[in-house]
Amino acid sequence: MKQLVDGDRLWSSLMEMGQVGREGDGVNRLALNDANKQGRELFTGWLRDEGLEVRVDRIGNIFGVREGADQGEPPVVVGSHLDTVSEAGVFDGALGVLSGLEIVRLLNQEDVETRRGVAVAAFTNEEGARFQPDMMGSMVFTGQLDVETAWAASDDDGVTVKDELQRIGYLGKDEFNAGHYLELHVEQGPVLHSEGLEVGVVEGVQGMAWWDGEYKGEANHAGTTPLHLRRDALLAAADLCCRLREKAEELGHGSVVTMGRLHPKPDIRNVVPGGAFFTVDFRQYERALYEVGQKQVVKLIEETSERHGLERHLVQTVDAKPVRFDRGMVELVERKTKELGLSYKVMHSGAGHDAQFMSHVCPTAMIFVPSIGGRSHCPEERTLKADCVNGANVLLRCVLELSSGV
Ligand code: HGY
Ligand code: MN
Ligand code: MN
Repeated sequence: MKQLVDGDRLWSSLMEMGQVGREGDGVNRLALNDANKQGRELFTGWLRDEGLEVRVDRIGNIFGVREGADQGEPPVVVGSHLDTVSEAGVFDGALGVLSGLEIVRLLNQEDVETRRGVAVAAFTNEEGARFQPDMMGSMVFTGQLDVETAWAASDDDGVTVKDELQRIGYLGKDEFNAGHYLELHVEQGPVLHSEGLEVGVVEGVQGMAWWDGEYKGEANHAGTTPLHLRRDALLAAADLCCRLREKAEELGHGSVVTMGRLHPKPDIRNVVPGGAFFTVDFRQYERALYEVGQKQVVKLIEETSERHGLERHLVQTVDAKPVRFDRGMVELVERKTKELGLSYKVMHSGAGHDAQFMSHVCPTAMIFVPSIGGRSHCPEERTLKADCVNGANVLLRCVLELSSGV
């Protein structure tokens, strides 16, 4: 059997999917919106064109299954996600799903029967940009989140996940299990591109903690309220944002903290903000420092509200622990990368991925390819076709070995 994917076919599918949800220079396929539905329909159509059975589970995860000779063993699963942030590029998630599709296309083209089945997965709401938590589909699939809680999650307009799954026709009932999981993904960071390397052999994913917070002060007139009488919630949240950055620098070891959302209330130019909604995202790879860092972030949020004499409301929405992937799987990726003569480094992931949760239920690993300039979660996200093809070839060879294809 050919041990190389059809790069043109992969690229063409990636570019076609990249047109779904196109808004100006970016892509908007927020979880379960109309464009995400369109992307799901395009993907499931391609799966059916390949004669695959399409299964959809209770949280809308899609699995395209190519049976193997031995149906007793759970399949080798390759996949990622098709949902995006609101102004995305075309590679985040889609590369992993469509490389899995390309592998199935090649197996069919070469008429190869694998001993174990091969399945292509697209997990629901990996991004968490519309509904909390992120990696929702893989969390439910791996039992880390019960489906009722996931179904009840709602967006800024109060629309729930279950409403949307029903509306777009992806509230499924199918059961599924995975024997091994592999995910190809763009690095989304600066390492590979800046070091001129072709592949990242990913040995783990850093921990990710998310909070939704609100500071409550007192709305008042912007002209008549003297400074010493103000209880300005936005000022406190802005103070917190600066102190969180200092905290991340103090924690060190690659710690990062982001206040990605900050909304004053009532958000009127001549009213002292009485309320401020904000989000906090903390990441750290080392387990002990991840736990310590979470506690220190919460303490800082509390101290800052007291410093400004404000009430607060805080809820943690994500606590994805740092994971290290199965050694055997990491070695498999490294061996296949070497076999292809590609330059690489063993590294961990700064971004969260479905693999972070899949690693709790089956041997899992990831493959990275360079993001130009390290950009991602923005329209400027770009990865060269040759790099996408390199990654897909590493993925193909791992799948052939795991499924005992030839
Ligand atoms: O936030 C993340 O790292 C992932 O893209 N959801
Ligand atoms: Mn992703
Ligand atoms: Mn992403």
